[in-house]
Amino acid sequence: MTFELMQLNYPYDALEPDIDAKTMEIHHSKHHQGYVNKLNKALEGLNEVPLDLESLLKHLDELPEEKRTAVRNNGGGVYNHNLFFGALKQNVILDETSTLAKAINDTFGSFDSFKETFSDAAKGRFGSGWAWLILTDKGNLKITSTPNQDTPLQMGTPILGIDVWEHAYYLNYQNRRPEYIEHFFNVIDWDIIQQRYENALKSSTQ
Ligand code: MN3
Repeated sequence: MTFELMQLNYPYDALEPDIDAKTMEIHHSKHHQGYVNKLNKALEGLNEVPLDLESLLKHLDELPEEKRTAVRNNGGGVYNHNLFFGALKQNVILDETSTLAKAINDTFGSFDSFKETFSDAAKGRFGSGWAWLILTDKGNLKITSTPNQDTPLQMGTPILGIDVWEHAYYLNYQNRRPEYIEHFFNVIDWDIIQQRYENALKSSTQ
């Protein structure tokens, strides 16, 4: 049983000028692929590994102890990057009448206030990691962040994630992480994010 690299349904230059083609190529074909390879390596020799990455990451304690760190780091890397690369597109606006837009307004007061809090979480993540919008098990939106390749799965269901590892922005933005975060907001595929929110909401209220 092996995991495979998620194929992108857009070319590497599709997010220019906000995220440049070279960064996308290296990020996907080297870094993302690297997590896939190391995850598969870590799972070699194991029987009865769940096919579903989310289950695997939620039940790390069921793996042999010597495998856990490698699966947490590389399985988390694959999972987080699938979420990230799976919701990027130029020129998509969040539909103001959508359930997600309403939930964002109810939770954060306004879209601008949400954007500021999310951006602060991304700027404030020390070192390498991620900032997230998640739906908690109680059905509330929440902004959080995780170090390294840790997922937010213990806290809820991820809806939107930004990669703030330097490999995600350094070629174009160098040390200017805030600028990268600002540009990231131009390439969020809100149609996908809205879908994820709807799906998460259904699971949380079941
Ligand atoms: Mn990355």
